Amino acid sequence: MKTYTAWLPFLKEVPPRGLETAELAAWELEQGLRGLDCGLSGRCAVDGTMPEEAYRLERDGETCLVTGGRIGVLYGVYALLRALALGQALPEGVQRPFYPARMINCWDNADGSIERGYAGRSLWFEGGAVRYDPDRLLELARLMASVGLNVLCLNNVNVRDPAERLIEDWLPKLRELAALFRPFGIRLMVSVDFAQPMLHGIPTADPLDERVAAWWRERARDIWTQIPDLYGFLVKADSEHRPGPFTYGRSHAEGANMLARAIAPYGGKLVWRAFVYNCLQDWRDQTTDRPCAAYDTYVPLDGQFDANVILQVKNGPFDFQVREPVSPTLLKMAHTSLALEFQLAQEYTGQQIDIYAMAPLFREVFDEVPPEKVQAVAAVSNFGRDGNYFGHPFAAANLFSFGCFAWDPASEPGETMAAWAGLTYPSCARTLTEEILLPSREIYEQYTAPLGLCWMVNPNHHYGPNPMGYEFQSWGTYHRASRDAVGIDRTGAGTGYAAQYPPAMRARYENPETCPDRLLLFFHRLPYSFVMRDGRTLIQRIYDDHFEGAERVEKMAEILRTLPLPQPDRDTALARMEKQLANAREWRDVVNTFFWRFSGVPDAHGRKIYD
Ligand code: GCW
Repeated sequence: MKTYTAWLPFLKEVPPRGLETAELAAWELEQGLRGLDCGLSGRCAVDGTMPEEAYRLERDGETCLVTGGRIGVLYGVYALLRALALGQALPEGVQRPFYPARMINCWDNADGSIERGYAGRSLWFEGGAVRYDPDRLLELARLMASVGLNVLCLNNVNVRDPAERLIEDWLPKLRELAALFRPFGIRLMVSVDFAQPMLHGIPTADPLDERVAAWWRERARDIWTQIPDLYGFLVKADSEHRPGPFTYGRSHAEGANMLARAIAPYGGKLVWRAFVYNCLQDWRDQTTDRPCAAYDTYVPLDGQFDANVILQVKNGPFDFQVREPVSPTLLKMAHTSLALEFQLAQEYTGQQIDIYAMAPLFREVFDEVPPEKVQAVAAVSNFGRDGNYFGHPFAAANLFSFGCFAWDPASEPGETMAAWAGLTYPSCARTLTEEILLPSREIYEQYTAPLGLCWMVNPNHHYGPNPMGYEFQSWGTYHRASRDAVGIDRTGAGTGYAAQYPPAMRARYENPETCPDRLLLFFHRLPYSFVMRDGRTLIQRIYDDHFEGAERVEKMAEILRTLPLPQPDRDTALARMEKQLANAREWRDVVNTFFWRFSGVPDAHGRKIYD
């Protein structure tokens, strides 16, 4: 049965269940070559001497040969089909991933909803139970494996619902799901609640209490007996009202290590999120600066985590805003295994209505964080039960490019986007890549929050403008716009945050003359009259960016209308573009009016700003 093939249009049938990886690779190869109708034949073989995920491609006349390790053979098949579909030369030599763990975190809830999900309901939960359509999961598994993603965490890090006990009552279902994903080289992971033992009559979740540790050991034994290749546990502790070791006066190393020791005998990994900050801050308190929090909490613990703990750090110090500097925690913890976390779900970046291709973001982050500083990568998923999995058909490009960067952090956004567009929409790939996908992030940033301005979104749902939305809230997220100035001083004279960076970066950020424009108001509080490098004043630049951003969306919409996209993608993309246009105009007018009312400085070009 066919559902939605996304970037693999030449794989028309869903593979059968229950194949071994090598059989699956052969099935996909046969089916793919037929779908491509390229007149070539192919063979694939497992070479037990190759690393598990590695592969090599060769061509002998009209025959293509894929040789790979146990999982690599399947990766090789997808790589071959991709190269053939794009008319590219086969990569030479042995190919292997840079990171061993390339993870997707789903924020799916037992009731079928997805926290920050913009592509429909959960593909595996509904009504407080595990329910799924196996064909759709096989197709999702294929999409993930085709770009080398190999770990899938099924449930929300906010493990709110006590019924959501994947590792207890639903273990048989978890086992079934693991079997479904296993041939694709995908290992499952589950989010656990730090206080889970308390649901079982244990009066505490103190990590140093032997009853707690014993409960987890017993659980781990049961789980790994059922699912020997479960990747591990994901934990959000002491964060946004989640329970954690702080309640018992214990450190996060003590908390993480207790869990890590329970699962270590089975090779399990304990992925511990570093998203810890005070979400009950008094806005009048100007000494507490939220971006400092992760570094302050974790850097002193460097070296104290067990070997099977992975500390998962968001790419920026806030929370997936349209623009943030990289998290300094990623640069500073040389004695801890780190995972770099991105958010493919477009919570703050257009909610899969507005177009926002993330490949340029991945490139920028890896330009600042040398790839070898982290040992794994993770991303919050952007897929769900919608017919096309991603809500907006172009949002698929973000899962695709995340896979590419996880495999090879030296990837280039241009090539990655051209590959995605070339596979998905060969008839208009170039225009789509160059005129729409590649500039989409910059355009979104211009009409929403340029210059490092964060948190001007509507509270709670986070779509659309609300410049004062978070100003008097408890989340620690402020820009403090006034009559004369805007931004937060994070230099030594201000909150001191910039000192968390290595000296050269710190120096670059601390000086408004060298701080990149796109981060200017993240690091500095500046008067509207501040003259920027290009000679424009700060206030004029705020106006210009908003006008220009909205204009660029108008142009993008014109181009989109001319593209020969297949249905139903065309209708979906056009309908969403109408919403993006309205959103861009709304942002432009609200933010410009906001700053005009405060500053009283008119636009130098006399464009329409509302009183
Ligand atoms: O961005 C915030 C989101 C929360 C999310 C949290 C996190 C899962 O608004 O919905 O909770 O980040 O990353 O834990």
